[in-house]
Amino acid sequence: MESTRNRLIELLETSDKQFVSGQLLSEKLKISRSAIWKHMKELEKDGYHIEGISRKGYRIVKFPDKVSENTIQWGLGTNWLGKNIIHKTTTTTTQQLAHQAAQDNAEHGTIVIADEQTKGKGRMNRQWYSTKGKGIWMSIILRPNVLPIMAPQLTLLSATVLADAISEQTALTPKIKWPNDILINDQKTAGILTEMQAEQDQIQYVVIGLGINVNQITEDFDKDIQDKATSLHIQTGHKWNIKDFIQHVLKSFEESYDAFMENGFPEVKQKWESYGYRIGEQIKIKTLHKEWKAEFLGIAEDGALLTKTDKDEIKKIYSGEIEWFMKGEDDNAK
Ligand code: BTX
Repeated sequence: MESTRNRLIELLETSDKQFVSGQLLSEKLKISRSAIWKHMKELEKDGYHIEGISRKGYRIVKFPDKVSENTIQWGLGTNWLGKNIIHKTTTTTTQQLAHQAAQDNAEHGTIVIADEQTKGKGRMNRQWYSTKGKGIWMSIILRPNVLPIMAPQLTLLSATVLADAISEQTALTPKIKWPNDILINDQKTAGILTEMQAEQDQIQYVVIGLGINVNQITEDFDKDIQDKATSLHIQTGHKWNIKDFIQHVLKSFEESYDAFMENGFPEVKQKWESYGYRIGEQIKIKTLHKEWKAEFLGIAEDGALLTKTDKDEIKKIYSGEIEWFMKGEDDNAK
């Protein structure tokens, strides 16, 4: 059913606004003309404007900007990512739905996406504000054949995909703040939350949650984050088509993931560092019990944060928070 509808849209799309006869559609799809008509009605529900004229056939007059399973899949052009899409208008968090789906054997590349999340999750149980219809709130289920210790590399890969998508679609210059914040002009535009289910030497599945602020205005953000959050709309002065953006992200995610599986981490590392926020500067590293100062060198081959201490020792950091010093502050902060 789903794939028939996709092929139907494909046929209409390749005709480039010319009419395609019901006869031809019914022959190509091997379904009756009344079945075609029913599919057209379903497409209209998804926001397609379809003109049907007897003797001439059908044509698409307007493509939807609405987000739905169909509209994302149509014209997506991926090989494996997003072949299975679960879309909700509202949900608590797409992460939870994705975990459920994965435990119910959802296939590699399944997408869970919502227009709104009422309990959007950040890292360490922080909250992620997910305003209705104004951003991309999406979780990707992956079943990679890599060791669990390599999962952080997928987070870094995801960050490069989002940074690429923003710089390719807009004229903005995104930066990635270690490990996973996408900043524009020092304000957070997107975040990534990676969660996984694994045994010691095998990943069962990974859920990569991507949150991208697209069409919010400042007032859409909660007061406590208005000065540190931003959206593509705020930064560019105009609205963006969310469905197009999702498709772009998925397409480039698939390409980067396939390249990573084929060539390993070096290309991701290089790209990550090309977007890296304030590499070469002094940072403060905080763990539960300790706090110290170091130079931020970039990321290591395994995805860890690479630092140089005051004693010129190179150290890798796997978890913790990092902070940058304000101008002049680092001299007094030892
Ligand atoms: P994080 O822990 O790095 O960021 C969370 C912090 O960011 C919050 O404490 C708050 O200060 C700030 N913040 C909250 N909401 C926003 C926002 N919309 N824009 C900018 N800053 C904000 C980042 O965690 C990981 C975010 C992943 C979100 C996706 S959405 C799809 C999936 N489902 C889900 O529940 N989470 C992921």
